[in-house]
Amino acid sequence: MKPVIGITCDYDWEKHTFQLKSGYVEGIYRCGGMPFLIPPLFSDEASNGSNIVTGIIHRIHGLLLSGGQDVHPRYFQEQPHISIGRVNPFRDQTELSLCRQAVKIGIPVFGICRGIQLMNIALGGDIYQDLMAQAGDKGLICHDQPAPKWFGFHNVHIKEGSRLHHILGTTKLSTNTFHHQAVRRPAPQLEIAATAPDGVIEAVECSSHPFLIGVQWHPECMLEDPYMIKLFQAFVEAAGKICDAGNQP
Ligand SMILES: [Mn+2]
Repeated sequence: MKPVIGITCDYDWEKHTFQLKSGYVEGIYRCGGMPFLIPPLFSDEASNGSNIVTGIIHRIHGLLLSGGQDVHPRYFQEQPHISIGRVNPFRDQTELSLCRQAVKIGIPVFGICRGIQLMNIALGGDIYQDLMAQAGDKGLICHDQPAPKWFGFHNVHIKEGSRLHHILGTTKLSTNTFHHQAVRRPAPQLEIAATAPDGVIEAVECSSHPFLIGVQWHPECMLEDPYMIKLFQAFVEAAGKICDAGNQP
């Protein structure tokens, strides 16, 4: 049986549509997973929403937190910075709950772009609400590439001996980059796994979890890159172990 991979979606509250870039589905599908789209739910953790989230969590073998808009800073006890982007309340609530529950019961979680930020906030860390405004004095390189989305624009250094290093087999990786936010203080259970040349955190992971990795770049736009597809392969493989073990119905 193929492992079921829940992929979170965006919600356009003006057009009343759910949306997801197809690369996420394509990456999971190519690596032998069964993609299952999870929309934002219209309620908060305290009400019926968390029951639905629990129901979803018990039907998936892996959780992919996709890219998208900014997480509301209230979830790390800050007020909105003047340079914050669009915020999606229902998406925040749904994903924070999904992430916390998945981590708690040991389901593989892979976070991409917004996903690494969401994961870090869900587990007690925080982020720069805007890199330029809050870290502009730190010699930043360009993190919003004026180039095609599939193009590796800046390098990242992968930490030697990390899970990410083990998966990729390299310490130097060329990544695409479109983010104005980034992890600032990693959550207690997350370790830094990759950084950009300017020190911006580009990947985090947890060594005591079956698979808990977040990356700041967009591997779903670089599926033809042999390194990027390895990330999807490793994630689906980890979900496959949960599936085979029958830990989930
Ligand atoms: Mn970057």
